[in-house]
Amino acid sequence: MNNRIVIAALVAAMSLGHAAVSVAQDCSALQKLSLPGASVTGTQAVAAGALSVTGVSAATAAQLKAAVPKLPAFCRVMITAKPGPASDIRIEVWLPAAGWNGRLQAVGDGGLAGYIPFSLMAEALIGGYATTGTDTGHVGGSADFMPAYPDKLLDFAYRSTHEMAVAAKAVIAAHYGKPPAFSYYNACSGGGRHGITSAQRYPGDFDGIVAGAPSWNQARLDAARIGINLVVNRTPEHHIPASKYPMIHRAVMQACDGLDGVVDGIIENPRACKFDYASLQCKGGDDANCLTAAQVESAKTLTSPFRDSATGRLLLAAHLRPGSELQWATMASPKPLPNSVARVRNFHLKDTKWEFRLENVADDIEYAARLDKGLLASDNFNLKPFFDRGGKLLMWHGWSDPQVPAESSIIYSRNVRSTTGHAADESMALFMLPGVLHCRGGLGADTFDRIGAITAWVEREQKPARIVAWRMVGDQVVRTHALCPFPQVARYLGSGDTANAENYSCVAATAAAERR
Ligand SMILES: [Ca+2]
Repeated sequence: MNNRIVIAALVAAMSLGHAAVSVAQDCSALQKLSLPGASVTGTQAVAAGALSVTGVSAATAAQLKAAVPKLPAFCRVMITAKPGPASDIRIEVWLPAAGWNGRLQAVGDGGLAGYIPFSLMAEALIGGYATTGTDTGHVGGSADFMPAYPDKLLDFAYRSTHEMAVAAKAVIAAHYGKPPAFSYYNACSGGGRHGITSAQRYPGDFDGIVAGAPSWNQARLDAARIGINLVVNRTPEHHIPASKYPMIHRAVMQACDGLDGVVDGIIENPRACKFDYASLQCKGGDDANCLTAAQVESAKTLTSPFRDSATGRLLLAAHLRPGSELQWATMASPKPLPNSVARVRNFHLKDTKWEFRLENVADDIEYAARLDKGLLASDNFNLKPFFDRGGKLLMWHGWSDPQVPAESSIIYSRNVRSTTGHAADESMALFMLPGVLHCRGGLGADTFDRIGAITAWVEREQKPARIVAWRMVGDQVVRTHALCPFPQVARYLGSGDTANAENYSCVAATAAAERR
């Protein structure tokens, strides 16, 4: 046998072998799959366009209604993982019946979680991915379970994402006869925090992580939100009525919208905007077009690092940026964010009646953050183990985020850079989205091909240098924009449609813009 024939025979054998392991098992065979610390509770071969789920929120139901007709046939696997005695982590894994692209895309949810993110799973499945999601270990968007179940706290904090990754990879290997070639995690807000936590605690779980608006310092952020809320409502005079937000926003836009060369209702680089809220102070009595002296103080509190007024001690560095004014109610309405109150009381303090006191705000914040014991803090900046494995972290954050201040992603990435050095330049990128609110919404281009960007980076070493994002109104794209790796900003080239990304290039932000 000459060499050519030997090679041909080998190639034929390899193709046969490949074909043999690529044939998917029956979906129902996965019912018998043995998983460490977890069990398969059900399987379902779902025909194309035939998915039916119950018990989802109205918003998810609406999203699914649009997505379900586009879903290909798939094998639906339901799993319960129990890493601790009280654990009850529901996980689903969806496996395309045909056309699997060889990858796993895990998705996640924010807030208090407690539901499987079916609509995000649907999106991933339509893209050809095997996909997985978890309720993070409890049912319903409530913190009521927290004081009584330390195991479930661990699951909510970080363990459920790891259990999900392990189970999904095992299911994929059993079903397709091979593990995923690449595994990704893609989520926003609390889900973004789960992504960051995964990189910190389980560097082997994912090859690429997309973390949007991650509330990585959740413990301190929750406590500080309550503290800030108390301070900006400390007297009736300090409360800024929501009816004044548009007036403040207009003044900020008048001062700063044009700094980027385009008057479009969006501030490209809010750090360059040095708006003085005192300029809005009423000359005479209070009226709708000005702020009282006390309201000026509150505006400054919302847009400055949060400090102990008595000692100057820094309590929360990240703060709201110009452009966020229309959404100030999130932080400044008469009551603090319910999710933050729930987490602080139920998770950190294990005292459902705890009340922060204005006269003791600084100590209360430190107390709550300390009692978190590092669970929701997610503040390990040493991602070297993740980077050393080839892991890539793509962070993104809306500049007008009223809930998780945009600055917090800048702070996290800066701290990772100072901890890991050059490795961070190779393996981490941050994209700020001008005019975008929390995860989505706002006038800015809020959507981009997140999974496409991370796969190109992980699999083809194409670190994103410029990403085109878009904004939809209904089913129309009304704007595209160039997203630039922070600290670069997009600069209008001077001609052409200002709502078209093609007419922008990424440039270094000026030193003047960075001073503030
Ligand atoms: Ca502008």
